[in-house]
Amino acid sequence: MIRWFTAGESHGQGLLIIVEGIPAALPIDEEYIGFHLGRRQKGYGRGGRMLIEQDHAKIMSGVRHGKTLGSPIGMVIENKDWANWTEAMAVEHIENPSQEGRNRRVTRIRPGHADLPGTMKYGFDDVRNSLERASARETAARVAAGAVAMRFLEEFGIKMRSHVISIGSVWAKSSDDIDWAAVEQSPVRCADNIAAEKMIGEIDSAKDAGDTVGGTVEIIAENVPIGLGSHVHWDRKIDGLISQALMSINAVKAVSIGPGWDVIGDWGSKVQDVIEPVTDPDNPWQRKTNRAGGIEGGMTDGMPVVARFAIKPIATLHNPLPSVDLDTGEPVQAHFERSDVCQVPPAGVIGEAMVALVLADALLDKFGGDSIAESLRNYQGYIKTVGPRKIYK
Ligand code: EPS
Repeated sequence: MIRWFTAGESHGQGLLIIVEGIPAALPIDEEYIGFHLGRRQKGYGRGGRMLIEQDHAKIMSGVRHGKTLGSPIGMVIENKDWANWTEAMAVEHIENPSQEGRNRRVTRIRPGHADLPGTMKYGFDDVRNSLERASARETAARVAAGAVAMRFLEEFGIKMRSHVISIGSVWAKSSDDIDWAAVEQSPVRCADNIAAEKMIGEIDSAKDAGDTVGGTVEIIAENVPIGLGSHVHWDRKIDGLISQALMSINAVKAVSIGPGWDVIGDWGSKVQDVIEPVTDPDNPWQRKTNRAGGIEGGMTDGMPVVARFAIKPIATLHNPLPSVDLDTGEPVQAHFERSDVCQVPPAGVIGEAMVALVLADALLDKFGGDSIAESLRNYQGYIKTVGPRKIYK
């Protein structure tokens, strides 16, 4: 079982991450985690914050001589921007804090962010007390945790991918043969160059209007073994676990497994994925289609696991919406502070991290093991049993 936590405010000193449950002897280093943090920082439509930060997760515990110890992996990502917020975000009590610039109380509620419910729920009189933790800055910590999970999954041949399939009204052409190198090079993480140009245009138009724009991302996990998750109880179904993980990403409003809504109007004969006769017993249960998104009955079915999610346009608008003041309830313009115009490209990297954490947990649930060698032994023993029953007993 993997348990993981993040802590940290957007403009506090940094982000803390603990990942517990990774077996011993997994090779891992800061460079690998930093590579994924760097992928999250890119993307057309990012705001000024990404020019300040060079996210680096320092490993504080759980790793010795390049390999995990089986003990909790602790990491720290410093916020470089903290230097500009030392008074506004000070840990210690400040008598009569200044009300200038960044130190000013935030009272102009942004519709669509955590401002109103967070401030009411926790009894705050400064919206900053909830907006700091609600910021998508926290997703850097998730990517650090997710990178550990990805490294673990790689030992089993599992590879995480993501690409953007829509931004604003522009949709990428669908393809069964995505050029992943092109995705990594694309400023919007989209392999369809023509659509990518148009997506950039949508982001520019939103920016010019002082507005924001959302979109859709697809996450793919390749080479996932058959049988992760379970049909026997609601909270063990892997589609439910993946959906919750993706829905928890800031601004995500919809999740589907595979094409989801796109196939709901079709008849049953068009929606299921026909199982091909087994010609290679070492590679059984192939399908020509994957409309199930690699999950049947709450379990992985051996096809790639595919999940999509829709991320709404960011709530912080340069040209703010009308709102109300926290103190008076009277009309004001919503608060604006530096933000992104479009978060869709980095959301793919964040989604990969979240799905990787779910799959790593499900893999350990099935195969267990306190060392990588033990987990792999259990995995290989199981894989030998999943062919046709008269061949594999
Ligand atoms: C983000 C850091 C934040 C935002 C953004 C994502 O930093 P700052 O508020 O200092 O600009 O840029 O967060 C949001 C879009 C949001 O709505 O909270 C990051 O590290 O990804």
